[in-house]
Amino acid sequence: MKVWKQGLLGALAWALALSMSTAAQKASSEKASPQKRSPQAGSPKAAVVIPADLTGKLAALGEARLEFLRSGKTKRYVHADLLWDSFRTKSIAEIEAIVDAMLATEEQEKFKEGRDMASIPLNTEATHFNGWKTKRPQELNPKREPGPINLSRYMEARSGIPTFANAPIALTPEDLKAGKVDIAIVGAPLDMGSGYRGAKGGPLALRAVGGASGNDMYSMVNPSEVLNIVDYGDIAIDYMSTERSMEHVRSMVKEIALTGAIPIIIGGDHSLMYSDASALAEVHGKGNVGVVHFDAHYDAGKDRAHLIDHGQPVWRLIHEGYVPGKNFIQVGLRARSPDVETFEWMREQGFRYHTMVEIEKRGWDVVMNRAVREAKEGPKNIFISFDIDVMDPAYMTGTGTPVPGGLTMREAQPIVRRLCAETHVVGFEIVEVDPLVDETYRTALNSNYILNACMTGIAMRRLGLTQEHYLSPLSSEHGQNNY
Ligand SMILES: [Mn+2]
Repeated sequence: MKVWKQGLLGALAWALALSMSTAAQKASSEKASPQKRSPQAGSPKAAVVIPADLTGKLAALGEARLEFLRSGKTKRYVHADLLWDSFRTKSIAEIEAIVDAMLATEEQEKFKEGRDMASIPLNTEATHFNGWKTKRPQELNPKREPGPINLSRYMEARSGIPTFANAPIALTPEDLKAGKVDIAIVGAPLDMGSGYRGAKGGPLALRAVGGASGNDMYSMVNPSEVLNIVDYGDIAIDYMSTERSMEHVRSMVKEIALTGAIPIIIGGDHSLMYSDASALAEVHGKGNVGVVHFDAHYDAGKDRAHLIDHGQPVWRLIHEGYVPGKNFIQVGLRARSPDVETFEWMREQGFRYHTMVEIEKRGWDVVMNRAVREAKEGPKNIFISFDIDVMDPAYMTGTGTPVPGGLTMREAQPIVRRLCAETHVVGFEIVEVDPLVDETYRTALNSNYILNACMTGIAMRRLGLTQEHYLSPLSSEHGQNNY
């Protein structure tokens, strides 16, 4: 393909001007005779059909250009109908220049050996190349018996050093084993996977506000009284690289799971789902972990220059064989993607997706029951990935990619509690809490209530309260008369 620089820029500017002027023309002509857009126009990736009145004129472009026109890729530049309109008035030489400008742009966007970096080089001579993840030698610390350490100075007040759910801390797998720990909550302050930084403050925000501990009125179960819960500190993150952080997060989540404790990971952005779910798949066997994924977004993006970010963990887990598509149950999707082709791909993969569209159609209770029933059908081990942007921004303002029209707390708490009580949950994560855009403490507070709903469910399961949608007879009914 020949690229002539001036011609390229000129033709692109021209195509743009043309699309704007024809758009204006179209808008004014639409009043007189409303013209319907071709049905394929709505789908950015779908192929298009060259209108019959243009096929003769455009034949002179040659097969390569025609194939490009039919591919539908032109829709990135100009709406298909507007392009055809403009072609009706242009000479074949002008049309050729427009198509070639688009083709040249497509080429420029691709990787080119010699021009582009295939990977990001690191300074391998740096003295502390692995400093960010190298553990401090235990020999430097005073000798102590392994086991959880309580940081509270006083008996009743929230005091000492803030921890997740006011829990004691643990630093090593030996602490987890000696303390017979059931749940280890760990921070993962990663935010390079999101275009909107700030999620690295999530763990500190959840430690700083209440709501993650105490009695759950719906079940009358206090998880802290039933389970041994600890704060396992934060996992080291390379703040300049999501890619480098992934493997270390995976090894730390495995470290927790291998002691028999349930890891609960507080992010951090949603890239973490890749590390967290793959760690559990390595512990329980590839294909043996089902993921219940709460999110406004489908997160199975692919074909991006970076191999992992917060929009691609689902794809990576499928692509690398950790979690097949049929083991994904998604709840709350409503963002502008997936498009038609991607929804079709998700069906082929066996996804059980439950969008807000389904909720609008059938109501929350029906969809909740359906999703919980699907999670019970297997696989036996369930990992819950809770992206807080599944919630309506009214409840979770503090997140990088909010989408209106989401779940309420009264919808989210019961499904999380039920999944943790009615299925065998082996891991849980809360991601995308960004305190920099949490203008009140409500996002952190609500996130802690989601965390507590999960721990309550796990405690209910321990107590045998696993019947479908168990609610306490005491707290749900005053009992003064027959009702
Ligand atoms: Mn997400």
